[in-house]
Amino acid sequence: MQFLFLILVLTISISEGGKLGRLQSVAVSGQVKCEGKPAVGVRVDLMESDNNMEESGIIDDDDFMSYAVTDELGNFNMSGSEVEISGIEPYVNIFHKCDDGLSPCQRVLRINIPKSATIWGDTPTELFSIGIFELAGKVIGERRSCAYRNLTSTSI
Ligand SMILES: *[C@@H]1O[C@H](CO)[C@@H](O)[C@H](O)[C@H]1NC(C)=O
Ligand SMILES: *[C@@H]1O[C@H](CO)[C@@H](O)[C@H](O)[C@H]1NC(C)=O
Ligand SMILES: [Ca+2]
Ligand SMILES: [Ca+2]
Repeated sequence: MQFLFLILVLTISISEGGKLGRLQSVAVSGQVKCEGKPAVGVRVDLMESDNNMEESGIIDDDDFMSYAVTDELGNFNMSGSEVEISGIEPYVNIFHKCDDGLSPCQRVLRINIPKSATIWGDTPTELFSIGIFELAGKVIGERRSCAYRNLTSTSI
């Protein structure tokens, strides 16, 4: 019994930041467009959802893993990792001003990444593509954010 416990403790080791769990990672790519044209200079954050009851029933803020800024074709790619006991639940937040008029701050489009695209360890073996997204249309329940309002060329 003690031996089993020891194995458990060794397997679920405490990693950087004192977080309990195992390191997992994911790599994502995609392309964003605004009314058919490449959406250039758009900030895309790679996040890890923690808004669930999986870990000791505690709901905390989602973890920021990485970010990218779209190139002249509207393409982005990035990888990120996070320590967690259960599987990580990655998603991207795309902050943009497409079809947003003079409204303050930015629209946020959230796209969930399937768990099947995540891997144990710090080196993703596949680049998961979210495909091509048209940012113009409104998504039901879409949020707004002022976090990066000065950052992107399309945010003016
Ligand atoms: C990923 O993005 C970088 C620029 O940030 C680019 O140079 C590279 O070609 C991209 N790789 C893929 C596989 O899309
Ligand atoms: C954004 O730009 C405005 C106007 O130029 C400035 O007042 C504000 O401090 C900037 N905010 C950030 C977070 O840089
Ligand atoms: Ca987490
Ligand atoms: Ca999580």
